Amino acid sequence: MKRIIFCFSTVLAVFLIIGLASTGVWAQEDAKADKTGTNPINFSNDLRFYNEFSWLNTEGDGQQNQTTVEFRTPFADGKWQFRVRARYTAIEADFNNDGIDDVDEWGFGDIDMRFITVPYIDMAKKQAIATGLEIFLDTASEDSLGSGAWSLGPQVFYVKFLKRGLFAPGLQYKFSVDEDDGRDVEQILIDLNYLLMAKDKQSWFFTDPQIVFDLENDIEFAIVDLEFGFMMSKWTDLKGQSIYVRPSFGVGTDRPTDGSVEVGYKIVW
Ligand SMILES: [Ca+2]
Repeated sequence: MKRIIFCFSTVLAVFLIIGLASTGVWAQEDAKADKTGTNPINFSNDLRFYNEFSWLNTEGDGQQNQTTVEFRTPFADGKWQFRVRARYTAIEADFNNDGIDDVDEWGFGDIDMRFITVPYIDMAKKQAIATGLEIFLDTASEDSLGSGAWSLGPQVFYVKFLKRGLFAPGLQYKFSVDEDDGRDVEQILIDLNYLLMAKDKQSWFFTDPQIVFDLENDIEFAIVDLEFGFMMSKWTDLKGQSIYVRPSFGVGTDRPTDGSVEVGYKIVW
């Protein structure tokens, strides 16, 4: 526990310093009008519900269904944003292809939280840098439904605003500070977020290829997400609400999933 508190305090202190130096409030004209929830540094309030069904890369049949509720809110005069995600997970998996499920469990999954801020933004150059800290809590009700570890994930990403979207490559180092036996976490994650908005800003395409270097298990893989989102105001008078569908596929021999389909609903205010 001492180790957790030490790591946590150090990382938090660094972020507090970055935060104090932070001048970055996303202040473009469009910021308040943008209710798509697609700009990672537009710190709106937002609530999301989504369900993801995944085909696991197990020798026999393996599938997972995960329902997530996610909430984001700005704080400290809009200079920071807090995000929290909680999950309900069900897994059915046959690891050795003998026709018998080795895992057949459902329950609460891990909760994670994130704090992000924007220490640098230059709208003349249409670019910004965001820094954040994710905190992964070992809350799953069953071992198989979570990581079995408390982890921290400091992250930084560069945001380049494009004519109709953005490109935001990100880098995260994720490490466990307290874990069950054999469940240490040490990963480097590279995200290549790219967003393309439709001309009327009522629909979008978003992709987030994520490359994972798992240093603990000495494996690499990638997950590529393809999101198609639509403002509901396009068809109804529901303001600030949107829906999306997000298929994904796994790349590499050690990919955890072959593919998945996620469907989500989001309200931004
Ligand atoms: Ca089996």
